[in-house]
Amino acid sequence: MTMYSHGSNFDKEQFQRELRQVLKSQLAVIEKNATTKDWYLALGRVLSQYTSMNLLDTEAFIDGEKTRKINYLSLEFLIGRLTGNNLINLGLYEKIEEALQEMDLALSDILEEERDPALGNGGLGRLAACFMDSLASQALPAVGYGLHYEYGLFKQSFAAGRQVESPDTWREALGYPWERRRPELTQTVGFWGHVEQYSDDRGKLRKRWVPGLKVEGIAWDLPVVGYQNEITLPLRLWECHTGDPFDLARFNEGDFVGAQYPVLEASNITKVLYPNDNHEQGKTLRLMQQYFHCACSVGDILRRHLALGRELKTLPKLETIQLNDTHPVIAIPELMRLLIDDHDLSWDEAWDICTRTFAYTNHTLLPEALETWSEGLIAHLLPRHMEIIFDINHELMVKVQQQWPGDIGKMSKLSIIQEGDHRQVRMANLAVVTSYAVNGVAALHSDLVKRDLFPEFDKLYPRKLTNVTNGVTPRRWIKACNPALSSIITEKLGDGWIRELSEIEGLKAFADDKEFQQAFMTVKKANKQKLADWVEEHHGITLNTDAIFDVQIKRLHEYKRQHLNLLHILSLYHRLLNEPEFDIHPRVFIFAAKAAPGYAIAKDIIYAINRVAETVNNDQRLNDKLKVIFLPDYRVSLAELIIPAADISEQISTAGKEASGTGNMKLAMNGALTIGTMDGANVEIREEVGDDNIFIFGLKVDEVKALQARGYDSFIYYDSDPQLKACLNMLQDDTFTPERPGELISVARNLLDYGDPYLVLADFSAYCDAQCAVDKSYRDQSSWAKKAILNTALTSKFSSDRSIQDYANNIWRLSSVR
Ligand code: B1H
Repeated sequence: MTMYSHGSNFDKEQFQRELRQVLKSQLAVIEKNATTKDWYLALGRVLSQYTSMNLLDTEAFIDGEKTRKINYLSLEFLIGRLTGNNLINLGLYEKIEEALQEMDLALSDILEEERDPALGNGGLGRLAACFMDSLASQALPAVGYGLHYEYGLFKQSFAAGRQVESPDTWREALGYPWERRRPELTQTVGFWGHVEQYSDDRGKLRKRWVPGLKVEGIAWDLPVVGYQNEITLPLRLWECHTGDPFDLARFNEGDFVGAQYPVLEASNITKVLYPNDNHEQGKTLRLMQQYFHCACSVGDILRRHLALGRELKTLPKLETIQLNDTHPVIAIPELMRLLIDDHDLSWDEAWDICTRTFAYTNHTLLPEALETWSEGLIAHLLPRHMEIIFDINHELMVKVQQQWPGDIGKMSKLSIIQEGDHRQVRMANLAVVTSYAVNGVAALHSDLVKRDLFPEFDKLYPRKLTNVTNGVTPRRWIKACNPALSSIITEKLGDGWIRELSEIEGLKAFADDKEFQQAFMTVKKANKQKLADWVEEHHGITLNTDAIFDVQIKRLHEYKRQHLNLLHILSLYHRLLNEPEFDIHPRVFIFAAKAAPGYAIAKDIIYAINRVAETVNNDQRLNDKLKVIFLPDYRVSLAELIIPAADISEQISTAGKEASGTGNMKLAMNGALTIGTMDGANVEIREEVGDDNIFIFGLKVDEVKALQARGYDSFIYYDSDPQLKACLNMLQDDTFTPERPGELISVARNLLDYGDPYLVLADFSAYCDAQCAVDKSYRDQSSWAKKAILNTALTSKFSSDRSIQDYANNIWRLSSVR
């Protein structure tokens, strides 16, 4: 359509003119005074004019097609920087780079000016972002619906080794150049109030909710640019605005001060992302966020549907709603309410629509992450929704009675309402009962969802529970973040792999080719150097790029076991100092992780790693064999720097705890070898790359269960393994905290006195053995290169294009609009 929609008809002079114009007219900056930040803003604004037009054109085009559309509802979209990625997908990267060069500007410097929009916590949010990229790149009709948080995930820094959080102002003073406000799409959302019965014109008795307060949802669209296909999908993020103060007075006449309170609460709805990963806190404001998100999104889906003159009963045929975990599950009673109360459908008609419209993805089995909301809270905040939930539950209980007559145990286990002193609403049960498909995120995880989490639902609804293994987009996670690797792949295979990753299997033929091995390792070395330079510049630590770069980057969580990694580091330190015969290939251990602000032991683990790093890095006796570095403020852009430089990928969760993992996929694709447990998608990575090209260790799911059933006693390992004992003792004395003995004791206590809930000690010795094998293996560089190449060649299954194909074929029954 326009000259910028595709690389082929790009007009350099016009682009340069526009850039200068925007700088002057919109940013009020004259060229000779422009900073790199100014150029970044100007560039974003120029390019976003074109993506905005593409977005509207795509929308109009899709509206004209009678195909089903997918609505991806997620409280998190961890999109990362957009400028570089959009340039690649627009097919303009090199052209713009050249145009800027002529103006004495370096594109790479400009790209560094963009702050990551961190609108997610970790894997779940990043998955949503990869899925949007794949939907657009495969020309599948879709809208992503999320929240426009004013503050994304907190910024992390360290003060004397301890995590300090500060607010993330991702839009900065001048706004984010890629987003567009869409005031015409504004939705109204209610809270509190009561339910009324009334007779309609025809004398029919009906119900309606009279909210106590109404707020507005303003839409912001971010462009999701498909890979060189002229498709741009909207990522639609809702921002909450509270109305003018007159409404407040009416809300609670007489008590004006009291009336302000709910408004104050409501005005904070989209202020900040809740910083918990795999943990829910049950805060009222969080439920308000969830409902606000769902009401705006469902409202928008219906608006679009009706605006095209379509009938409500065709909704399931033309729209499907994918619920990213239980966080948007309140969308179910919301759609029921709209259909029944506003559109006068019968319960059965509405239920039929809902049960053919919603699908739900489960992302975790951790009990602390399974959402429940107090019945009292829902009844107060959303009284009509609570009634509907009860009605849905009533039907469920009838069905359960038919299947298992007289079985009270089954009823109480499956009920959406958890009985007790304070009744709770189980959001996962509501999701499973309503959805036409429920999926886990890796084969092992989906099996456990069936076997352990919902075995009865699996009986009640045969074939409803399925698997879709996660994936990551090769555009961002190979092409954009690892240009050097991309070049050598493209040299051998052409560039078809960027669109169809299975073509990358062609590299298998070069795994034994000495020349290609050399090229591959040269690329790896250059990426390590790039990371080392950055670390030197930002943190003043020198890294030896001949060392093995051993990487564990993910949220900090006990189940992910960063402290197992730490114990192994301690054992290396101890042995290097105490065993004259002991030697290792130099190793750099790289950590990056944020801990939820209220998660004390996770923060203590960060502190312990930082303290150990300080001591180890300055111990001259080690001859630089060992370095430990914890990089602050882990985020998408930092991952893009670290992943291409990794030799080893640490995926060491307790078996059964990590639903899938996606960092494991990104690292393997970039030629890092996994050291990992039989957990999540590690199992499938092993299947793809083969046992020779991965280091698997530790207890398997059933062994973990059996051990816990027998009664796990971590002291047995402590008492019987002198290596382990020495490591744990170092955490309790003053080895790493001179003059302040015991400062790291909480980590040791967690593993000993508090029972080691994630079996760190049970896996310690197997982990050390696997690490020994890594060390040995790395010494043969040619064989290592072969393994690394095979990891890149054999992990195409983990492209999010494949995941989206699985969803489209097996769940959504969707076809491309191409
Ligand atoms: C995952 C979460 C999660 N699973 C609650 N569950 C949250 C739960 O804000 N909350 O309340 C936020 C996040 N995140 C992750 O999803 C899994 O742990 C990973 O194993 C998986 O790869 C990822 C994507 O499926």
